[in-house]
Amino acid sequence: MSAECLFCKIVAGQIPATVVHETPTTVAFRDVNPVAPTHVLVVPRTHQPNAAALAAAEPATAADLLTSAQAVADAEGLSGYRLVFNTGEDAGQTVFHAHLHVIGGERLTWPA
Ligand code: D5M
Repeated sequence: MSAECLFCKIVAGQIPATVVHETPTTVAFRDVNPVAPTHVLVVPRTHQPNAAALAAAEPATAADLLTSAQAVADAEGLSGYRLVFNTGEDAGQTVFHAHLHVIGGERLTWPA
């Protein structure tokens, strides 16, 4: 755990969040600022600053994020969904604990 990390605090139960799915390696909770009817963040329990760092250090946990995302989509009844890893400030990453956005619940356009 990183003492100053918001998502580490959510994983530890020190900050409230609406948790929708948990596994031994991941926690999924609703994004406080949703961009679609379903907007869930899947995070590793361990602290890594972004998805690339997670994949390098803990590839099995990186894969678990995808499995958890599918579980969230199934639980939410999504017929389709988008997965996003914002990686780095230039991509809009604001929380530097790896997290996978699961976005759906409406017809999504592309490019966004
Ligand atoms: O995404 C970071 C996301 O984290 C952004 O969509 C808002 C969300 N967020 C920030 N604080 C909270 C809390 N406390 N609960 C739930 N969701 C939160 P990024 O890819 O870094 O831009």
